[in-house]
Amino acid sequence: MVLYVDSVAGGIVSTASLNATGDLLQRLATGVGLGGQRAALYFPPGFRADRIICLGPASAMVYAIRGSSLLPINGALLGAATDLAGGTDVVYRVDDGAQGGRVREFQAPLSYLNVAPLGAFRLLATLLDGDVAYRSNEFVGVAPGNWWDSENPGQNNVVLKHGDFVSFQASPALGDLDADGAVTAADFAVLAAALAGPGVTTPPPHCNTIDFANADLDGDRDVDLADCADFQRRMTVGE
Ligand SMILES: [Ca+2]
Ligand SMILES: [Ca+2]
Ligand SMILES: [Ca+2]
Repeated sequence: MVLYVDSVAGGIVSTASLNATGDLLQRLATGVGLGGQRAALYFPPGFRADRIICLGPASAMVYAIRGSSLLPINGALLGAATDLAGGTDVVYRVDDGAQGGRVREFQAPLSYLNVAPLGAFRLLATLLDGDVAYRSNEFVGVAPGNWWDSENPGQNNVVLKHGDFVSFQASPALGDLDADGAVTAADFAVLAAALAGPGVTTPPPHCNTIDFANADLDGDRDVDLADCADFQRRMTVGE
């Protein structure tokens, strides 16, 4: 599966300008097969991709787009304890889930996608065979009404329609009570104004119900010293 991300101005309007075929993940990103076959994907009007997330059978990678080539940012092998850079920024794993359904999970920092704290981005996903550049008609973010609705587009060009993507908005981290993207002393002022003590589940005077609910960091419905201790652990060092 390949996910194309539009997070900042500029970017490519289709995969037709990409040529990398060095490994399976690159072939998934570019839609160019081992024998030079090409399954080109033209993005919806206004969608210009800046980042590509490739989820392969055994590994995953986030790429930045540089001209016609791909610049790897970081990735991970499926099930590995550390990512390819030796850290834990990227996680790629199979989650068997409570019902036993096998689900693949991919985790990476929003900064890898060029998304600022509390920023937004757009995404669309496509499924293809990277060795022979054969595209399936399974997409994420693409509405029905295409000639390939009932058949696989294969190596034919796919031209997406207006709005064929999903929009995401990043939400504040727990403890970021003023929603500015960092947990700092300014957030503690909001927490302090919400302090009402153990077991008190209504806000004190001068604190609204939304701030009160957000200040309950441990989720036990009160705002007390336990929430303060939780806050200290989340505070951004040096700010
Ligand atoms: Ca863009
Ligand atoms: Ca904050
Ligand atoms: Ca609490």
